[in-house]
Amino acid sequence: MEQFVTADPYPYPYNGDLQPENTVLLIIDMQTDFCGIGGYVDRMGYDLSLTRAPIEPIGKVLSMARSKGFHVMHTREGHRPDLADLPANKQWRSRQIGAGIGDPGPCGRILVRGEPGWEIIPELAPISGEAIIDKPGKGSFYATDLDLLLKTKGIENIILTGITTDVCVHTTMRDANDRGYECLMLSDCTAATDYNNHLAALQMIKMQGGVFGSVATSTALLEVIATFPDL
Ligand code: C5J
Repeated sequence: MEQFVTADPYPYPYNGDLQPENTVLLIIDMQTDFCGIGGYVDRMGYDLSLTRAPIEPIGKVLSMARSKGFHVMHTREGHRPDLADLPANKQWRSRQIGAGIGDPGPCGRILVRGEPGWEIIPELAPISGEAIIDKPGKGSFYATDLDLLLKTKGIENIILTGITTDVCVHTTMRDANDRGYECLMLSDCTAATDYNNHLAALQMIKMQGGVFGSVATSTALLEVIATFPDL
């Protein structure tokens, strides 16, 4: 049976083929560095209430996705402890704003793998069976095995959540779209460090008939998947 989520600019997915088997809930970079006190975003002086706002709605979607047997994957942005995968310009720019990647901070070395700030926040911690993709960049495909995992599992639909809307989530959505995945951004399950950038990022998706996919609220998604049988 065809299933569509009410979304803008078109009901998702385009072909009505929404099933737990071919769909992943992708939770991007819900790490202390992006939404916790003393982390990277906090050190840059941005408003943490913005990047913390999606925690609760993502939690609801995550819980429903798990109970219905959807694939769930998480990403973490971070670098090797020796910083061998950190481009010099990325480090230089982060230091300009007082949050040098690799430098010590209240949550350990900023955006370094294994440090407390790099961990996914406890509210959204992965459970057994959920893949975690460690990425050195903003996109989730670059220098990772995400595409291989998606293809191997037969996943066609990607539901995007996490932070930040305009950076890691958008980069991932654009790349996923180019690779032929059918993408849905959940507007209340993502956030940016600037609210207007969040709105602009959502608006960009809706151009050209859905140039990168479609946009829905978590409520619209939950209404549909609540009707699916429990595991
Ligand atoms: C950023 C991210 N904004 N997760 N990373 O640097 O969006």
